[in-house]
Amino acid sequence: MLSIVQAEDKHFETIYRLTNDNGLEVVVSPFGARLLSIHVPLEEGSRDIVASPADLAGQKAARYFGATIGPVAGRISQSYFEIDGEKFVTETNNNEHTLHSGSNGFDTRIWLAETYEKAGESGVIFKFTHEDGEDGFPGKVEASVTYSLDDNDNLKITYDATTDKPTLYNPTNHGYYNLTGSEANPIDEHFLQVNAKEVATTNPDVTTTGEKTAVEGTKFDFRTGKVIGQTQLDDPFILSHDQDFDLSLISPDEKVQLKVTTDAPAVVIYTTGTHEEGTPMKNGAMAVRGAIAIETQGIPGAEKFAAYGDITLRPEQAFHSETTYHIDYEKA
Ligand code: G6D
Repeated sequence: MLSIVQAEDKHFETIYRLTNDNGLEVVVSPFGARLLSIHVPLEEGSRDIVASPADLAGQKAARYFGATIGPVAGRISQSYFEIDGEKFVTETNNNEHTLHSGSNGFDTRIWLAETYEKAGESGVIFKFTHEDGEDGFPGKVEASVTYSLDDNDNLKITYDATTDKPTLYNPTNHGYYNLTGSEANPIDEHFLQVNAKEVATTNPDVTTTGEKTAVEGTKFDFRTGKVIGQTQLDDPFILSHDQDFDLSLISPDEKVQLKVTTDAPAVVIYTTGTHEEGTPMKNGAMAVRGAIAIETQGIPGAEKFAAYGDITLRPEQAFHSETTYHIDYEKA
């Protein structure tokens, strides 16, 4: 079932609520093609597991929360890339690099919305045209991001894009989660499993080096799952894709599990820190470690290092990627 409601903050923005037959509800916004909430219908009441500022003003003040990031997520080191021998320069907004496509990234744009409903599923298709040369990226890119919710408690985000010139395309959803339902609670007692044997090696400034590091014996070894504890993460996990899911996050009370399955090569996992501390959120001020961002995508740095794959999109190709978030929970 799909309902279209005026934004609670009485702004021009219209937001979209998708509700399935189990009462699971997903709320999305055209501002940044953004995931605002996942309301999980527990016996004790509804629990919103998405960490996000309370309103549009908050989402503008604190970027990225739940938003679509693009055309290129992550860092483009030294703010340049080359395609077929031609050099392109993008905005420097993080040390000497471009983070999340600069200050006018996809998360800052208003996307056009189309809704649909069919048996057992409803969804919203967000569309946006990134013009040739915008923010330093070549090609007129017709991008879409589709959020769909089905009656088996699967939220699927589907990314599609075409371009009229060779360009880079590596989008993600920058969703932050706290399965306790409040960003005021640290995520330390969440149980995380990531099916990845390697991470992309990073420099101190979080750009990648072109190398890969085995997780064996390191803080990155979440292959069998463990409590996050005080582990700080801001790293691309290179997914093995050898199990029926790629990542699992379980709430401390074990009433909610988020299982992520993607066709993307990697997932960047980012645990919040002092940078986000105190940010006004839906359920109270953000604690120091109040949320974990799960960002499925191509490996950051692929525009520089062939070992990380290829994020070039050419006119003769069509970009397509799907990430499914399955929510398991104690049914009322
Ligand atoms: C920091 O390095 C991290 C990024 O990965 C994250 O996306 C951002 O904060 C919100 O720059």
